[in-house]
Amino acid sequence: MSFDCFPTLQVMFADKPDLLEANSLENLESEVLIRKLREQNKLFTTPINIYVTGRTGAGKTTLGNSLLDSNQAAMRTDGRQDCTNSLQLFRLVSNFLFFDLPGSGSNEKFENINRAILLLSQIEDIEFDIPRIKEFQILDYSNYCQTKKVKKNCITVQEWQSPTNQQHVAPDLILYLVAPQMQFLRLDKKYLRELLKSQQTKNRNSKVIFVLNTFYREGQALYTEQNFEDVRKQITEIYQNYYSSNPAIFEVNCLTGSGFKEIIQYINKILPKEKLGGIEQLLSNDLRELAEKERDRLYQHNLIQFVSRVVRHSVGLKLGNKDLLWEAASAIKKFGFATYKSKAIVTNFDSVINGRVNKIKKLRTNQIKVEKVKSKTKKFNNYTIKKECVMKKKDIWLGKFIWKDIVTKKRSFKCEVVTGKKNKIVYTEFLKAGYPTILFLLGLGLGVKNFFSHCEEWEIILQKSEEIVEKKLAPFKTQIKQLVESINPYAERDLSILIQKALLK
Ligand SMILES: Nc1nc2c(ncn2[C@@H]2O[C@H](COP(=O)(O)OP(=O)(O)OP(=O)(O)O)[C@@H](O)[C@H]2O)c(=O)[nH]1
Ligand SMILES: [Mg+2]
Repeated sequence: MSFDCFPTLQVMFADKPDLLEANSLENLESEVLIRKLREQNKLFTTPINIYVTGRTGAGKTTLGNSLLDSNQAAMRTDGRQDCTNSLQLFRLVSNFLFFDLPGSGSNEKFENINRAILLLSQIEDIEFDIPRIKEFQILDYSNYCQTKKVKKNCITVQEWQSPTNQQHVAPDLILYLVAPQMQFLRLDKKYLRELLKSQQTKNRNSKVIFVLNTFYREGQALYTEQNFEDVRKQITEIYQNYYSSNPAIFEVNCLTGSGFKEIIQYINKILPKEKLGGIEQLLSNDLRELAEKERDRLYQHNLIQFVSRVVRHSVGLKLGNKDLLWEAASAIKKFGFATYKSKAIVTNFDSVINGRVNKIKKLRTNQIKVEKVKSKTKKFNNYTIKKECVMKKKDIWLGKFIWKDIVTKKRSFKCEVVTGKKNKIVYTEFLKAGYPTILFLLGLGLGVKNFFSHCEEWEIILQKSEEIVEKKLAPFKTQIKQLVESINPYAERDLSILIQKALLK
């Protein structure tokens, strides 16, 4: 899921645009399987040799790196033509051996190493000074992840090709890697024909399978549908000159390893039974369950990272027409539905969410008010005024009556009249989304997940989920509140670690 339709989140998560990207179970199965290849002993009872060949730049070394270690590119790939100039290999504890060959179709010397390793005849042209190679280097990365060291060894072609050595290193499977956007050209066809011909004379069943590298860059596929169709057609035409069946063609993203599960399934199908160890059990029963667990783990992990950042921002933040809390809740809903692949329509979903958002927003907003007197101008018509008249002093001397009289007059006039008091908002202070938002957003994430496995009313599920989160976070409430307010640059990271720990308990 991208943050495209959420302007506030788009800016807030500019450094993590894929944070709420849903993981498909299929991709996770490949990921779990690759991890198991690295960690689980004896998935195969004897070593199985998987070779990778194909044109320079197709992604052979990249695929090797994603199998060897997902955190670093151990084997050198610099994006240059003719990158690999030796045989690079590694053996994983599962007994899976990967042989990364120099590519074909460019540097003749490197292609000759490739050919010598696969027992193909070498290219030789005295006029253009292209000699046959007599030896090549082997770089063994088997212990690289622990020691950061590569074991280097030089071997003569004669020794490599000797029957004794071939007993150990002959391929169980050759992955012919193609980058469809580079097309399948004349030199590729020539090389493939030679490879298939040589394999056909050695093995009745084909050991060559085809892997189309699904190249993506910044989320965009680098190939077109036509590239895929063309390459499939060309490969099939050539293959059927040597074998009566259709070639096995797989699609794998060499950078991430997604799609690799299908290759292991294929290996499991074609290998002799005595070579198979725990791999059968893993593929038939455990893998789906492990992938589902991994999906839950990643969902929770990403959700916590997301929430840990959102809650340290003010509830008043708003770049589009909806405020932060609304955007965050909608993004979580989308993430949950995409992760658990549901198209379910929940009728009162948005109204329940809106209710919660408004409540929290009110809770996290302080309004500073002053009391003001309310008045208005009032007009008085024909108002009776009483006036007292007193007789003047000289009139007394004259012995006249002293009189006092009250005269009344009718007049109209205007004046301000007090009508009441009112509170005027002089300042609105938005607080950080804070602790109530953590409970709400994490409850929402858990609620969306539970919604697909429980047949209850959405509002009840949300409420129960919030209660679960609240109970688990309660012992850490003070610490969480401090981290929300903290200006320490690592506070967000610490907050997500703390929440993770609290929820796992
Ligand atoms: N984005 C993306 N880049 C890839 C992928 N596969 C390979 N690349 C890039 O393509 C370039 C060549 O990849 P390599 O793995 O070195 O290719 P190679 O087949 O080993 O090439 P040679 O060793 O020369 O035969 C590198 O810059 C890789 O990072 C992929 O699946 N996705
Ligand atoms: Mg390479």
